[in-house]
Amino acid sequence: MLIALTRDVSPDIARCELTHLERRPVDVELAVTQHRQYEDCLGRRGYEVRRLPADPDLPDSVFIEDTCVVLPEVAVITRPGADSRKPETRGVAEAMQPFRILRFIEPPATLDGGDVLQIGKRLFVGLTLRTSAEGIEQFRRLLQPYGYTVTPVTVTGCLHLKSAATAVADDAVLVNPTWVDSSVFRDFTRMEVDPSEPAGANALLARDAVIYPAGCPRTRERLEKRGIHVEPVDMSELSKAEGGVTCCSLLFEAN
Ligand code: CIR
Repeated sequence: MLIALTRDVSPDIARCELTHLERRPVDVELAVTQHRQYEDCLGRRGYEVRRLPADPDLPDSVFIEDTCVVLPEVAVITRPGADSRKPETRGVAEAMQPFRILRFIEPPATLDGGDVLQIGKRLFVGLTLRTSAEGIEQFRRLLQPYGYTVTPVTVTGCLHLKSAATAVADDAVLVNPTWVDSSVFRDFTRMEVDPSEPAGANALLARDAVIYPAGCPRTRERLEKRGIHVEPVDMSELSKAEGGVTCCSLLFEAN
């Protein structure tokens, strides 16, 4: 069974962390509606959606991706770089317990799941304001025994590695080359976002389709020209909180 673990939008999302964006009012009701539509889209792709409740004290908890990295063999509970987000991991660890052996990033290291791009046995990890060199090193030590190789990646100008690059097929990466050096992905087919859509590199590969922000039509066209099936979703409200399509779920097969 394929599971999509999500977390409801916090009523306090207006107090979210912001790094690269100016604060703009978030329409919470619309954010919830868009989040439901995103979940419906995952449901249509064959995932059973399990939604954890919102926590009013955790404004960013809808961005569940940052709290955990789920692999077929193990789940790594992260230690988010933003202090306000560190308590988010507790509920996620409880929810993941039935499905995977759990491993933990330990203090003082930090790592956000949004910095981890998995392509098969390759794990690319962004070195960012959120993820420390020590976090990457702990991550490498935890996952080497399972046959994964970890490649640290320098990221500039955006929040996470997956703001700059995501997988859009088993062997293809969509990249914004102004935020990450795309030669890191030389072993894969590389596609670039349309320059007018810098946020367009955050795509969510869900089985045989890519769930993709409706606000990036030009890059969408590029993907479709390559034969990729794209499912557009409107993320206008959550994007004001600097979130994208990968951040709102953990996708995995129940073991
Ligand atoms: C934050 O700054 O942590 C949130 N406002 C946005 C997190 C987005 N997460 C992600 O891209 N993986």
